[in-house]
Amino acid sequence: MKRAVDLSQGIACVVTDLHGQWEPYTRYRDHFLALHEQGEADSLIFLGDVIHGYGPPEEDASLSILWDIMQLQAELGSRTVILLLGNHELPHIYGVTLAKGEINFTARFEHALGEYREPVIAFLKSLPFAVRTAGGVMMTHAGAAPGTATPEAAQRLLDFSHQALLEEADRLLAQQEAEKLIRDALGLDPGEYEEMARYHLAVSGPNDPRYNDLLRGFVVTNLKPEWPLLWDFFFTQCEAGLLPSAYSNILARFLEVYSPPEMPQRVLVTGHIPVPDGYAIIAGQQLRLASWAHAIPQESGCYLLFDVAAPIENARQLLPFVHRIPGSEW
Ligand SMILES: [Mn+2]
Repeated sequence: MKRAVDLSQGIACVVTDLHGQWEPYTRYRDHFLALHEQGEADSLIFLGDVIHGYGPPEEDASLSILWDIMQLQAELGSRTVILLLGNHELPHIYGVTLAKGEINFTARFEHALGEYREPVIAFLKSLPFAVRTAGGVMMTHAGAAPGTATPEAAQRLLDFSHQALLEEADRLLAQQEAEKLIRDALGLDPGEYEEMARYHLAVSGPNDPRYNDLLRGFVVTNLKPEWPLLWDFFFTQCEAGLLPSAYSNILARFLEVYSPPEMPQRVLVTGHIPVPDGYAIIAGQQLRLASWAHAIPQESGCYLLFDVAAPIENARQLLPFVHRIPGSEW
């Protein structure tokens, strides 16, 4: 499966990290639809993490946003509405848990899924990891990392099959007794496992066909080299903890190894990490955008509206195309 969407022409509207916030989602969506109708924008690109709210459950519109994007894509086409996989969508493909402080992100969304589970998880499995453009602007959710900036890593990730990884985990699971593995590897007795599976993955009990999924998620996170690659690609903290020159080199290699032949990618646009004032230039060649949840303050949230065919040499050249969230008085 090809995990990159290549755009050769058109005006792209880029939005990132909405984290279940319905109101900013509709501001961006409706603005794009108005532009699209007037022929002033061709594609709406979300750079991942549309799900998992940081606030109370009743304000978390994760499923509504994801479902709305799915409907919009079905209506307008998969090159007009693009959602890149983010680190908050990824765990649901594998039954892996993700929490921060008091908030158990994955448990909340798994319980919300209900009858939507099958189409939503299938949609998440289908998502691309990157958008590449004729003008040389590439987009990913998180950014560059040493482990993913090699030709071998790029080849694996651009051709990634979640299904193959899940099947490998199933194959390993079939060789052992689940109950023994739960005791030995997870250190849980059957009752504790059942309680965890109910809580984290919304399984109904031991007869649920998904009962072993939590265990399978644990097996997946031990599969090399695939899981560390996914982890580095979707969870990278980019320049944090590195010398600026080191990240600059990693970023240059990253852009090089993910470039298609004849379409060199020179600038990376990402979200994922909080940004004061809604955007920041990292190492000269990366534009970090925060459209709402990660913008400090949120009303300073930004999107990018740019011609994908116009050659861009460095991140600064994108700044004239960065705009505040529609309706912002910031
Ligand atoms: Mn993220």
